[in-house]
Amino acid sequence: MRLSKYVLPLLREDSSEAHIASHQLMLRAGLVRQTASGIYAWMPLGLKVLDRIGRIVREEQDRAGAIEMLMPTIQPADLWRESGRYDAYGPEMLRIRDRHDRDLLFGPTAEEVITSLMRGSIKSYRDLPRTLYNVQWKFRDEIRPRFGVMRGREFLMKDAYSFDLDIDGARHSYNRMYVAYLRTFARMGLHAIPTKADPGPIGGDMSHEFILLADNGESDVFFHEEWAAETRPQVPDFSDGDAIDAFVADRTRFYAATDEMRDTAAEAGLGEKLRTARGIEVGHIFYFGTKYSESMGMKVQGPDGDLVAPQMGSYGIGVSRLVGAIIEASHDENGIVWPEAVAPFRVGIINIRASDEATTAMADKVYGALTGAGVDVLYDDRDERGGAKFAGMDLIGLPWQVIVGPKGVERGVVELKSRATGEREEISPEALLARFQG
Ligand code: 5CA
Repeated sequence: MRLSKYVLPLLREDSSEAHIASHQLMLRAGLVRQTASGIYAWMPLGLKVLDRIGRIVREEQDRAGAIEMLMPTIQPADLWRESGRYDAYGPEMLRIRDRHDRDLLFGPTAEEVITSLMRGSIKSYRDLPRTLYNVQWKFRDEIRPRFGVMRGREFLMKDAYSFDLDIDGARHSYNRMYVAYLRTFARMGLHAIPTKADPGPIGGDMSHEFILLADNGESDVFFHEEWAAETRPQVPDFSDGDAIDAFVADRTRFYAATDEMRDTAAEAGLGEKLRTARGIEVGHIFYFGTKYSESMGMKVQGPDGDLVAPQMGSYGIGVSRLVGAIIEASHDENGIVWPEAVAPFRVGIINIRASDEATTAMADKVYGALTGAGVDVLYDDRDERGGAKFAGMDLIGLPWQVIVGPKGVERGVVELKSRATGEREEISPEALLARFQG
C-alpha cells in the first residue's frame, strides 16, 4: 500500500480524550476514531489489526474443535424472558422497540440465542459434544466507558458455547477452551494468567478470567509466582483429550484469583511466593451446567432413551479490547511496537528523498519486489520531510522499517531497522527480499 493513496489520520499531539498510553496511541496512530461515547470507527490501519487478531482467535478455536457460525447482533427480548435474564440484566442492556412494538435488544452476549438454535438442531446424545463460536459485535451500555476500545459500549467479542451430555464431558470442553486460550494469547506475544473468577451475570460455578498484567489494568489479581515465570509451559495437543485434562489439572494447582475470589488462607500459605498486580481481562470462560438448557427447555435423548438437559459452558475473548491491551503491553516513548503476529503491515518503507529520481527508483523497486513476494508493506512514498516520516513510522509501530536514502542508493544498499530493538543494518535489495520471502 502506498501511503500517498491511503487514509492514515495521524495526530501529532496527544488527545484530551485519552488518559492511558494505549488509548492515546490508538488515536495518534490513526487506528480508531470515537463516533459516540464508547463507540468507535475502525480506521483502515486499525481494522487490519482487528482482523489479524480475529484470525488467530479463529485458528485456535478451529484447532480446539469449535465450529464457527454467525449470530445476529439484534435479539428478541422473548428469548431473554425464557431464561429469566431480561429483567435481571439491568441498564447495561440496550433495549430497542421495533415498529410493531416488539421488544428487541442489541446482544450483550448470546447464551439465549445459541440455546434456542441448538434446541432445534441437537436432539440426541450422538450429536454431542459440540462447541460453536462466533465473532460478533456486542453492546453493553457501560456506565463508564473508558480507556478507548478497552471498555467500549460497542465491542467485538469471540463467544463460544459448548454442549455436553454430562458434567465430565462439560469439564473436558471447558479444559479445551482453557488450553485454546493459552495458545491464542501466546501467539499474540502475550502472557495471560488464568485466574479463578466470579461468574457474575452469566452464572455458573466454574470460571476463569485470563488476565494480561498491565499497570493500567482494571482488575486486581493475586497469584503464585509460578504464573509470572518467563518459561511458559508447553501446552498439549488437542488430539489427546486425557493430556488436556491432565495439563489443566496441573496448572490450576497454582493459585491465581481475582479480587472477588480471593482465598486468604491459600494466600497465607504462599508466603513469599504470592504476587499481586493489576491486569486487563482479555478472556473469560464459564461452566454453568444446565442453567440455560433447563430454563429454555433444551433436551436431548440420552443413551438410555431418557431426555436430559445438556451441560453448557460459554467462552469469551475481547477481540477489540485486545488491540488496546496489546499496545498497553508493547509500546515505547516513540509509539506502538507491534508483535509480528498482529502487526497491520509487516514492513514499512520510507523513501527519505522522494524528489530524488534514483532514490525513488530504488524505493519503488524494493516495494515492488516485497509486495510481489506476498509481504504486506506500507510504503511512505510521500514528498515530505524525512523527520516526520521517521516519527510517523515509529508511531504506527510496524515490526520492520526499510529506509531508502540517496547515500545508500549510491552504494546499492538500503537500511533495515527493527522497530522493537532499534537495530539497523545496511542490506542489498536482493538480500532484503530473501530475508522476507521465507
Ligand atoms: N458470555 C460470556 C462468554 S462468551 C461473556 O459475555 N463473558 S464476558 O462478559 O466476560 O465477556 C467476554 C470478554 O469480552 C471479556 O473477557 C472482555 O475481554 C470482553 N469485554 C467485556 N466487556 C467489554 C467492553 N465493555 N469493552 C470491550 N471488551 C469487553
